[in-house]
Amino acid sequence: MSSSDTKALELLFQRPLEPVFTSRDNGKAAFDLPDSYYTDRYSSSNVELQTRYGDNVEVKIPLRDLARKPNLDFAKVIGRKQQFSLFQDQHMKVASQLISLFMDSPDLQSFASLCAYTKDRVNPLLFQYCYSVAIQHRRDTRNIRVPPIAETFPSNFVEPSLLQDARQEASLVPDPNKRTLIEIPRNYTASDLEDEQRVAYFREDIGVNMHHWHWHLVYPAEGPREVVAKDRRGELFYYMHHQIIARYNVERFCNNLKRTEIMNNLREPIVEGYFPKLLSSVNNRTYPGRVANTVLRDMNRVNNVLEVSDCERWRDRILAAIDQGFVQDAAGKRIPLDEVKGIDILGDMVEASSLSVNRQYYGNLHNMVHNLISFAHDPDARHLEEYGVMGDVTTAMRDPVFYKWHGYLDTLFNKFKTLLPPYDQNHLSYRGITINNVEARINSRTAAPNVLLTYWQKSNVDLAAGLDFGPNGSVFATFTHLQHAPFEYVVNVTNSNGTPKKGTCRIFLCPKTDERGTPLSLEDQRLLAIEMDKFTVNLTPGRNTIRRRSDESSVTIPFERSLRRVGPNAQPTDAAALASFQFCGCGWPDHLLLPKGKPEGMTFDLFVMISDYANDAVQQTNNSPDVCGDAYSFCGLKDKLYPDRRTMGFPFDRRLPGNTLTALTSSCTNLMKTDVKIIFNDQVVDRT
Ligand code: CUO
Repeated sequence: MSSSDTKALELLFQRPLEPVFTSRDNGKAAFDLPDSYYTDRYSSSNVELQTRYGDNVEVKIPLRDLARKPNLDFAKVIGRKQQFSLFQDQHMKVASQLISLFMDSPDLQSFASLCAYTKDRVNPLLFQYCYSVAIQHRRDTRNIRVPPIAETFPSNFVEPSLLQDARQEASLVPDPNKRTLIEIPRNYTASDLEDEQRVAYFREDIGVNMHHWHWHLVYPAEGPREVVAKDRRGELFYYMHHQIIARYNVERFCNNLKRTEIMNNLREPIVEGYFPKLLSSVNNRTYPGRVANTVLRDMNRVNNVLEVSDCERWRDRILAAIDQGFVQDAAGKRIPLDEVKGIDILGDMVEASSLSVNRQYYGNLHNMVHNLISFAHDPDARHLEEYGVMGDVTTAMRDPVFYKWHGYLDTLFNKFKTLLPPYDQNHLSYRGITINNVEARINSRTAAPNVLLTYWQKSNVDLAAGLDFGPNGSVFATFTHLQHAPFEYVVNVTNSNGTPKKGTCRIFLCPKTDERGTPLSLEDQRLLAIEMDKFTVNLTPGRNTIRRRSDESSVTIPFERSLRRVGPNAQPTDAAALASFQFCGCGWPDHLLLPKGKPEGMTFDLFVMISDYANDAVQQTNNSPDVCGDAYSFCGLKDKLYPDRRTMGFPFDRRLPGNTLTALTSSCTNLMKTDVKIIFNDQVVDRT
C-alpha cells in the first residue's frame, strides 16, 4: 500500500461534514479530485470555490476517476441532515448495501476513489459507519486505523458548549502547541437529586462508549456474509453485554444503589428520565431527552412503523422456544438449543442479526426496543424530533434505560442457561492441579497484599478531527475518569502430574454483598461475576508461580489505545503499532477494569480457576499472527475463531454445585478464592 493511499483513506475519516475538496489534514495533505467528484452544489453553480488544496498543503493526493459512478439513490432515504441508526430496519438495509459496495471494490485505489465520491453524497453518519466497517473488514486495509469515534464525532461524547470553546481556542491561537486544554466538566447531566447520577461516571465514560461503538463496528448485525458471519458472534453479543450489565450492577453496589431494575414489562413507565446534553453533529440539534415515567407507545414514523405488541409477540415466541428447548427455522425445521450452540443461536435471534434462524417469526426484539425507547418522546413524529441516545450505539450506554433493557435481555439468556444442567466436577476439576495461594498486589514494595486502590484521573482527548469547518491542528480537551493503581496477580500452583501441563487461568471478581451489605448467594455471585482476565499457563511438574499484570488483561485495552494519544505529539509511528491499533479499538477501557470500591474499602471475592487446556484449546484454521488479541474476551480475534472452546463466561455461565463460593472452591483443588479490598480515594490525579 502506498503512503498516499494510506493518507487518502485516513483523510476520509477526518471532518465528516466537510466536502472532500476541503477535507485536509493539518494543512499537510488534501485530495486532488477529478472535477466530476464535486456534488451538484459546487459543480453546476458558478461560485468561486476556496482553494481546492487549503493554504499550505504539502501533499496532494490524486484520486483516480471512477470508470462507472455508482448509483447511490438507494441511500437517499436517509437525508443528509437526518440521524442514522443501527437499530432501524431501513437504515440497516441501506448500510448493508453501502457496505457491500465498499467491500466489492476491487482494489485499494478504486476503493479510495469510490469512498471519496460517496462521502459527499450520502448521510455523513451512514458514510462513516459503512466506511469504518469496510476498513475494518477489507483485507487490503488492515493497516489503516479507524480513528476513535470520540475524535471524529466529539459532539456525541462531550458537552456541546465545549465545542464552541474548542473552535474559539483553535481560531484565536494558531499554534496548536500553545492552545490551552478545554476542560470537560464532571457531572453535568443531572444534579445529585437524581440517584442515578452516582453512576454517571460509568455510563458517560468516553472509553466505555467508544468500546460499545467499536464492538458493534467489529460485529455488524447486517451486511455481506463475510462481515457478519463471525465465529460465535451471537454468543458474544450475549456475553459482552452480560458483562456490561454485571459490571454496572457491581458499580451500583459501590455507590449504594441497588441492582438496576429490568424492563420485563414494556407497558410500564420508564421511571428514569435522561437528558443527554449532546448535539447531533449532522443537524446541530440536541439529542432529545426523556422525562421521568415515560411510557413506550406504538411508533408510526416514516419508514419506521412498529407496535409495542410486535415486540411482546417476538419476546413471547423466544421465551417459548427457550422453554421448549428448540427453535424453528423458516422451513419449520427444529434446531435444538443445546449447551454448546444454543446460546449462539439465541444471541443472533434476539439481537437480531441477519444470522437469525427465523427473523420472520422471532422478529428483531433487541434492536426494535432500542428503536421504540429512542422515539418514546415523539413516536409519531408530530414534533419532528429525532431519536434519543438509545437510538445510537455511540451514545446508548449513557442512558440508565440501556441497562434496564439489556438487563432484561440478560435474564432471558440466563433463563436458557438455567435450564441446562449445573456444572459438576467433571466440568470443573483438573486432576493433579492445585492452586495453593492467590494474591493481588499493587505495584509498590510497601503495598499490603489484596488491597487495591481506585481514584479519579484527568486525561486528554483531541477534538480536532471532528471540528468540521474549524481551523487546523489539535485541540485537546481534558476529562475526568475513574482509574486504579496498576496491580499484579500472583498465583501459586502445584502440578503433581509428573509431566508438564497446560491450563487456562480464569480470573473473576465477584461482589460478596449487595448495596445493603446483605451477603449474596452463589447464584447471585455467579450472575454478577466480572471477568478480569483469561490466559494460557504452562505448568511444570512441582510448584509454579504465575505472575500477571493487571494491564495485560484479556478484557481491556490501554487508555492510549482507546484515545490514541495522551499529548499533542504522542502518536504511534511504526507500522506494527498502527496495525494493532485498529482492532484493538475494541476492548473495555483499562481505567475501568476495577469497580470503584468504597472510601472505607469494599471486599470482593477474587476467584481464580485453572482449567484443563485440553478442553479449552481451539484449532485455528488461520495461523497468521494475531493482529491484536488484547481484548479477546469481549472482542474475539480478528479473522480467527474465538480462542476459548468453553462457553463464554465459563464457569459462571451455568449453575454451579454447592450453595456458596467457599463450598465451590473447596470442592476442586484447581479453584481458589481470596478476599480483596478495593479502597476508593476521592481525589483527582492530573496526568494531562
Ligand atoms: Cu450494544 Cu443494545 O446492543 O446496544
